[in-house]
Amino acid sequence: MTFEFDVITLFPEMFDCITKYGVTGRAEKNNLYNLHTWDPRDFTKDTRRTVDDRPFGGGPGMVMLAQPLEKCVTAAKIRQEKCGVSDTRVVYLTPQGRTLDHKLVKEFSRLSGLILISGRYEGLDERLIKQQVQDEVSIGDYVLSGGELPVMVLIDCIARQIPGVLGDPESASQDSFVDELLDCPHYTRPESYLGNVVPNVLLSGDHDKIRRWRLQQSLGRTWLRRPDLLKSKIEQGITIEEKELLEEFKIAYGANKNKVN
Ligand code: 6GU
Repeated sequence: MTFEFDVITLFPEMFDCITKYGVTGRAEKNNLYNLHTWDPRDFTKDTRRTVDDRPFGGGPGMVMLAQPLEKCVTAAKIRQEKCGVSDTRVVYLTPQGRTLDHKLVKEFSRLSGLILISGRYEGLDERLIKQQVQDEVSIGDYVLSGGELPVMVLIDCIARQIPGVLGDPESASQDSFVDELLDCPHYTRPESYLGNVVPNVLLSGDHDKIRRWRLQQSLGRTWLRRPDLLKSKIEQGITIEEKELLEEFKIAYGANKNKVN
């Protein structure tokens, strides 16, 4: 079945970025997902097509009106129902939300549709959030000018989880974070580049040795760069092989660090 995305946005054209290019573009063409946009301006009645107003209590910026957004959500729900979507969720992308991670991506990808709201200005009228929104999601601790890029980030992550979207069926399961580890380094031709050679093991043809090297690099990189991730991986339980590979990496790293030249 096709995953149905309904996106509520003042800038529908921005979404060409994902529907026209690369992996997400091909997936849309192949009907692995559908993306429908709703513009709150199309649900206004005044000649100026007003979608925002000044905040009660004063202060800078504008707040998005609840009513045009509510009409968009209603229209999106009806469209999803017509498409046969039985399990959907209304998600508002906001810096105040729960931070997106692989676990949340997996959770969303188990649904058959999503209604995603992109905010602009200072945000949405809180009553719209209370009445219509089920999840609030942020993509990290920094502020963007609007929710369009975060919505596209979320759609891209979810699309990658849909069977058939990635060319190689194993790629999604080998990505960083899937196994709570960072990805290992990758090399391609030439074998020597500016005096730097490809690690010998990758040229050995010994598949089990290569697998062990890659796993060790993943563990080592996660230890060095994302100790928080490694900690949760260890808490979930690591195998004896993983433990040994990590210990070996730590010893080699310590020995190299103390080396003069
Ligand atoms: Cl979801 N929206 C905006 N405007 N800024 C963000 C964000 C979302 N996530 C991180 N920064």
